[in-house]
This record gives sequence, C-alpha cells and structure tokens, in this order.
Amino acid sequence: MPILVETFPGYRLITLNRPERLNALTVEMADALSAALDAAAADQSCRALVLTGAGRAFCAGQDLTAIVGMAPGDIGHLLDRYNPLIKKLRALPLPVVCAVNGVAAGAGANLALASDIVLAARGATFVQAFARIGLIPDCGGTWFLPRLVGMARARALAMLAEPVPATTAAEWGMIWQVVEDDRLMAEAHGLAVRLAGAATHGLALVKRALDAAETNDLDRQLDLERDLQEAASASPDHAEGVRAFLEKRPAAFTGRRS
Ligand code: T3D
Repeated sequence: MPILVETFPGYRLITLNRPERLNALTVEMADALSAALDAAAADQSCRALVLTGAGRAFCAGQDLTAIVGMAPGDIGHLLDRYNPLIKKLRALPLPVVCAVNGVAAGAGANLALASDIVLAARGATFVQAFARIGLIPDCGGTWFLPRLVGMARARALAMLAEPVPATTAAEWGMIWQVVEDDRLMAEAHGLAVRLAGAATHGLALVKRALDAAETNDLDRQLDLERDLQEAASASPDHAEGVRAFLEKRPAAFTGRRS
C-alpha cells in the first residue's frame, strides 16, 4: 500500500509507504493521499493529521522511474494529481503536522512545506532537487520558498539544489522546529494530541486567514479578519474558551463549527 493510515483518538497518522524508493511519489500514492485527506475532512472526530514517511526518508519527490517513456512536456500527473493535492492539503479544515523523518526532496520537500506545522528530525534535509534534472520547483515550491525564507535564499536553493539541514531550515524559518531523531514521532503525536483538543473550527479559519494574507493588502485582510472572526466568535468553542477562562479551568473544545 503506498500509504498507511492509522487512527488515534482525535487524529490520524498518514505514512508515505514506499521506503525502498525513499517514498517517491507515484500517481497511486498521490491518489491514496488525496483520498485519505478527503476521509479525514469528512470525519468530524478527526481534528488533526500527522504526515510522515516510512523508513529513512520522508519523500524523494516524483518517482523518476515512473516518468520514463512519458512524452516530453507531459505534465499530466502534475495537473491531475499533485497540484490538486497541494491545494487540498492547504484547504483542509484541520491542522496538518508534517514529521519530516529524513530527506525531503523535490515535490517531497514542497509537500512538507505545504503542511501547517513542520517538525523535522535533526538528521533530515530539504532539497529542492528539481534543478538537478532541469525542472523548476513545483508543488508550490516557488510560492512557499520565497515566503518562508526570502527571495535570496529561495533563488539559491532553487538554482543550486543544495540540501538544507533541518537545523538550518529551522533557523531560516522554513520549518517550525527540529527535534532529536528518536523523539520525532513522540513530538509529532504530542502536537497532534494537543491540536486534536483545540478549537478546530477556529484553526481552520486561521489557515484561511494566513493563506489569504500572502496576497491581500491590509484593507482586504482586515475585511477578511472581520468576516472570519465573526464566524469564529459565533462558534461554541469561543463561548467555551471564554467560560473556561473565567472559571479558571481547561477548556473542553468540541471543534464544532456550530
Ligand atoms: O514531470 C514531472 O514529473 C514533474 C514533477 C516533478 C516533481 C519532482 O519531485 S521532480 C524531483 C524528483 N526527485 C529527485 O530528483 C530526487 C531524486 N533522488 C535523489 O536525489 C536522492 O535519492 C536523495 C537526495 C533523495 C537521497 O539520496 P541518498 O543517497 O540518500 O539515496 P539514494 O541512494 O539516491 O536513493 C536510494 C534509492 O531510492 C535508490 O534506489 P536503488 O539504487 O537503491 O535501487 C534510488 O534510485 C531511489 N530513489 C531515490 N529517489 C528516487 C528514487 N527512485 C525513484 N524516484 C526518485 N525520486
């Protein structure tokens, strides 16, 4: 099976599962991942996702053996599979934690960067490998990178395709945190448990606001914040959060929209 899905109370763990190919992406894997995202979104009890890779790598990007023999310029899989997948991941109304357990290369690096919170094992690396094979960063790479690390670093990473160690990625703001290799999954599960107990609808609105902030001017963003805050403030979790604060107890969020 190209991915494994495990269900835990409040969240799911998705593991890219082609370790012999460093979890390189195939059409089958992209379809399975897309279906797993749909299933998570449709399940009210699933309030967070963790994405990781089996074996020593997170994901080595497009499986290059699978594109041998394709017509030059045929990017059907990008249009039909990978772009919709990245959009779906971004729009998912629940937080996605990416636990980068090893090398994340090409589309694999950008799959990680499309997640909401990226944790990386100290031994992990991020490689915009595309230039090595005459391609440009896809799966959102040219969008995520300059926004995360600035244009100077984005250009060099895209052109030189040098591996960025996890510690540098964290220093540059490309990812959230580096953890010791043997602590990665414990930390990822810990984050997922925390997020699964959070005000899920509010977090979905946070995702929408931050994504829109990348292109909005301040006027538009203030208008959007107004609209999203109206929705957040009408949610039962907002009422519960205020009640819990006043009663000096932990909030018991349901994650529900209404
Ligand atoms: O048209 C389009 O497809 C557009 C879409 C593009 C999206 C993309 O993602 S393009 C970028 C594709 N990915 C790459 O170019 C990365 C290729 N891999 C590497 O550069 C290296 O493998 C790594 C830096 C990721 C890791 O290096 P290392 O030394 O740790 O491992 P390795 O020995 O190179 O790889 C181990 C095995 O995995 C090896 O197989 P073998 O020799 O043991 O049978 C290797 O061939 C295989 N492997 C690694 N990456 C891929 C792969 N097999 C198929 N596709 C891969 N991407």
